[in-house]
Amino acid sequence: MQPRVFYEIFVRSFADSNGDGIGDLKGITSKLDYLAELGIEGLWLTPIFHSPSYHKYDVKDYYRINGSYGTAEDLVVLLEAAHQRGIKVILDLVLNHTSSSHHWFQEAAANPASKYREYYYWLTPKEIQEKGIEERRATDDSGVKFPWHWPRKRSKEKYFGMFWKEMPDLNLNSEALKNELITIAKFWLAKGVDGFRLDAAKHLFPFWEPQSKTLEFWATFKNALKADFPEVYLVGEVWDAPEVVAPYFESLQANFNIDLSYDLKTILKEGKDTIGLISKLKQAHLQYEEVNPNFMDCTLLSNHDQDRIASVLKGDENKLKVAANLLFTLPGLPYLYYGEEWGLKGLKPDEYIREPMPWGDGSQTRWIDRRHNKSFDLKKATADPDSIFQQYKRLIALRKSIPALGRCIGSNLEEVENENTNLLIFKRIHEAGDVLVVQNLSAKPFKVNKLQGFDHLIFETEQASVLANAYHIPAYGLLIVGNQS
Ligand SMILES: [Ca+2]
Ligand SMILES: [Ca+2]
Repeated sequence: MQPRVFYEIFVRSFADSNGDGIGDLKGITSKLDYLAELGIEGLWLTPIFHSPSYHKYDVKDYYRINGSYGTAEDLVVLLEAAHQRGIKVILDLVLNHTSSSHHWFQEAAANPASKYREYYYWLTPKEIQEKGIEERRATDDSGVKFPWHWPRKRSKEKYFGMFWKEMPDLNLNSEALKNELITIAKFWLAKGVDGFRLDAAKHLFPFWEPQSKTLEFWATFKNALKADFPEVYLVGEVWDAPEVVAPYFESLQANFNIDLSYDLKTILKEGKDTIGLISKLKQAHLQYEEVNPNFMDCTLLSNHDQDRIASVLKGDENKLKVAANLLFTLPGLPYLYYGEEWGLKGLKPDEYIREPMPWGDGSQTRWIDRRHNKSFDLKKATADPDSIFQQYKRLIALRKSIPALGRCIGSNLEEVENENTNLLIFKRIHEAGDVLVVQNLSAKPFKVNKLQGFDHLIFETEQASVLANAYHIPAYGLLIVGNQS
């Protein structure tokens, strides 16, 4: 079954099983009951392959699990235990670049005649200049302006690395490399992995090559995997505006909606919607739909590359609950970032948006000292029925029980005319019954004219209510009403 709620785990920080303070696969297995109880149906693990960095987005060996995270056997145990609980597991697959310590790069750099030379981009300074590609425009996901680097060994040619000198970009013009990457993906799918989150999906071919090459690669990749694993789930990280994301839906059924995460933060901070969020989201859906009617728009409040939502909203519990309300009532396939359900905080630099999950028990990771969640009290954060955590649990259960809310394929979003920017009002359409969602973004209570037929109260917070001719929406309140009982 298609998971309806995903959960992103930054593996190093989540749960430790052997007391070395570093999160690992067995640690995740030990928390599956917790995740199942929360209602999670899919896990995205940040990279687990052998890598020299703490974040592991620079892979040294795609066929080996990083020693501190466990073994391939531990992964198989995790997969089986997750599947028993109805949870799918996807791995983070980084195909844009490798670590500079990967043997492909080591051999390519040491010997221009190596068969691995073509796995990377090599050009002389003169060629780089003639092509006019010495400098790139900084993007939201990489501030690097000068992406050509000298290898350590004396060389006539420089190599290309758009994120970092130690992460050389792979050259997917190489057929041998293309086949190797497909082999790697199949290797892990054969172990029971359900799919992949595709890192830097729009950057595969560099800025001077046509974007169509990247799109073609993903089509080839998907078709090759589907031939052996028809159920494989792929989600692309295309960190850009909807019009740039749209063409990726042709080969990747699911892609993240990073733009929406920024828009949500804006309206939550301001307590009003000056963006026209619903209309903008609907426009994005129409663009996606044109490419693929079965698109999956993967929504989020924050991820391992963004300041945590609780810090963005300065720990305001009312607003954090509204954030959760929106994540679970808007269309799409929601991805929680670990700890969001506890209101964990985090601000960049990156290490501090990826802090240890504060279990406070033997599974506690300790690879860095917590800066933002030092005095976190788990019992206090989860036991109170009014806690953010309990709100997450209620909303996830609700989303799964109401077909109109739980639908995550295609778009069933419909705008409802509304002049009050403090309120977000929209419909989710479904043959089993439509629902109307009214969310108050502000601290002021409001009365809203009733929509004909929508009398059946499905969910309320803060004592919202359905009156004879109006809905009463208290401060930060959410009201969900249906047109069928
Ligand atoms: Ca460990
Ligand atoms: Ca690239």
